[in-house]
Amino acid sequence: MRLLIGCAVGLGVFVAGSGVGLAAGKSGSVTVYAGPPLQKPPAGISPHADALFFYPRSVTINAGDTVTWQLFGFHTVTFAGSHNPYPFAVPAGKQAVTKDAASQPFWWSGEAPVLAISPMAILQQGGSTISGRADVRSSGLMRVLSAGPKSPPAPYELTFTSPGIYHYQCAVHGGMRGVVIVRPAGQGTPSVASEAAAVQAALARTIADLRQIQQTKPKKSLRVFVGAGHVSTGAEVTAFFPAQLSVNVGDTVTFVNHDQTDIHTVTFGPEKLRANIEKNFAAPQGKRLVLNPLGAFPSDPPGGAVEYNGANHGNGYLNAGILQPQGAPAAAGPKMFRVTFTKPGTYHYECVIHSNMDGTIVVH
Ligand SMILES: [Cu+2]
Repeated sequence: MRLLIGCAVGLGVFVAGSGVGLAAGKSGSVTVYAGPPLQKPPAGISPHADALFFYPRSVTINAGDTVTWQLFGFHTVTFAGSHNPYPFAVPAGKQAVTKDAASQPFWWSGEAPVLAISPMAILQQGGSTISGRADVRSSGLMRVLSAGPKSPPAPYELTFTSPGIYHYQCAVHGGMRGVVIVRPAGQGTPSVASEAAAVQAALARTIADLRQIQQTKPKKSLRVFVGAGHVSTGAEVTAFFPAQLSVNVGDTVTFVNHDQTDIHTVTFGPEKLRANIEKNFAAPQGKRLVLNPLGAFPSDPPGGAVEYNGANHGNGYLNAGILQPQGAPAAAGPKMFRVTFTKPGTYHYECVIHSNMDGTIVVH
């Protein structure tokens, strides 16, 4: 089985970064925000809200001008050149032999590839100028990974030397895209004031959309939406809808990734185990950053519904593995996970990618 990851590891929720305001840029330069430039969710918006969006999505400059990106979230600014898709998780050797709490090897043990985050996603690619669409340029995730509460990510700057239309994306979130339109030097471009107005207008659209999305409710019974969001505004709520569901013994619950651009998991098991998987979802191993197979892979061979009695794998561990967003190609991997509950009880689960994305199934 081949697992492709197109749109991975989001660290949800509005970033409490530095207090970067929407300052007017100097002439010949324009600022774009990767993620919402907000300190906290606006009134009435879920703390699980995020936005996978470049504000504004499109900017127009003259050749010779510089674009500065401020990073508000787990994002990159990536001009992919001919890379399609741009590499994110790449195979890097085989999984070590790994046994569950019942001393049985997992189905992927010793067999499935180790998934390492590609150096092209982690490290900055290229210098500070770009002169054509074939040029590969990327801010790199290291800029975000090495930032702390008191040291926000260094802004990413690129000077565009030649006219053209330059599309870019986030290497982590495949649906998060932007464009830089470069006109010949001397031609008029929108003023800094109108760029700032475009940012505010896009933010307002995101927030209005979040108000709708946080009310999400599956129409079918025995169904849980795993996250919800729209690519058009970047709005995303990293929560389960509903967060608590009561079912009867023998019922099969279908968990569906309802997000357009972000991945999630559905992971059952002891709280300590889940917390540990979340903490080490992407963890350094030697010089590489690898995805934890207990989080990234399904706990059981992919196929039909999995039966759950609260004691699976010796300790109650059960995992969907990465569920791909609705916007991902079918080849990227599964978008849903089905569980048949066979024993009464209260079962807690979570997404091990997004903090505080928790759910409960009560089985009567
Ligand atoms: Cu999630």
